[in-house]
Amino acid sequence: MTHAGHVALAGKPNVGKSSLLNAIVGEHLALVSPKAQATRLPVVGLRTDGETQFVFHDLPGLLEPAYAMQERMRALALDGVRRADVILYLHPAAEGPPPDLATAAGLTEPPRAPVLLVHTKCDQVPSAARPGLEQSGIITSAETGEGIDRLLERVAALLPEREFLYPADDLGTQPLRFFAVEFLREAAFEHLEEEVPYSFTAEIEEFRDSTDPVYIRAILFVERESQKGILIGKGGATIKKIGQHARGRLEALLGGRVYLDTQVKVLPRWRKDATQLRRFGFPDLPTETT
Ligand SMILES: Nc1nc2c(ncn2[C@@H]2O[C@H](COP(=O)(O)OP(=O)(O)O)[C@@H](O)[C@H]2O)c(=O)[nH]1
Ligand SMILES: [Mg+2]
Repeated sequence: MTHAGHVALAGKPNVGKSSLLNAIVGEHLALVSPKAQATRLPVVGLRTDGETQFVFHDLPGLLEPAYAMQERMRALALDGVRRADVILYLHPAAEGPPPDLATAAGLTEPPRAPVLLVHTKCDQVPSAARPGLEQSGIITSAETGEGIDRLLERVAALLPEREFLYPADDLGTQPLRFFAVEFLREAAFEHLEEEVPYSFTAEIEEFRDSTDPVYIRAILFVERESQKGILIGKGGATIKKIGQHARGRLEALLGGRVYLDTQVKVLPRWRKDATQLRRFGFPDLPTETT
């Protein structure tokens, strides 16, 4: 009999959730950034080992929301935690033991599913600190791959008996156009500073995968006219780097060539606007009726 289930990657921003997903799946699916709150929408990564299928959900970081987009990010993170069969609670090894998940996440009641504490980025702590950490959780490093097999073993033991939820060869469930936006955003976090990457998003206007190269036309949005110039950069240098980064990631994922066309527009205050948030794939909050 096969085992399969949903595994949530939960924790504060920047603890290494997206990096761990990528290390587990073996593909760069989820965007990674040293800047906090880069993940806005959950990314699903699959791993099937023999008779066991893991459906990992890389979630936005658990934080106190300050405006509409962050409220949706938190709702998505909490929803992922609620639906999971197993919850991985990630915390950087170097930061010592964390408060329990319910406290850290401000949950009104403890989660239903079992919670495993995962000490991330263990390559950053001296080996003398390991035995102590191992008592309270599983030590991992997305950087070196350490601990991932042990982590999978522990999770597998908690997954219910169930038919596979996806074909055994699949690595992801989301369409290439979703990843096109994510990789453009990843590049924005890499090449833009301060508020600009947070004001940035992208939308795929045209997508043709019957051609070689695959043709993608994306509109890049910022919130202010002044950010438009920053995004484009001197002689178009910045936007060129952003396009190249995203194209490289997409080509690696697809195993084929991609032509990526970009255009910049200003969309004031989109992160606070329910209509625009819906357009960019953020589900309405349960309390919202319009
Ligand atoms: N040294 C080290 N850095 C890591 C590791 N995992 C993630 N990071 C870094 O931590 C930062 C945040 O990672 P990310 O996966 O985006 O965190 P998330 O916000 O929780 O999804 C990035 O700069 C990563 O390169 C790790 O295992 N070791
Ligand atoms: Mg992330």
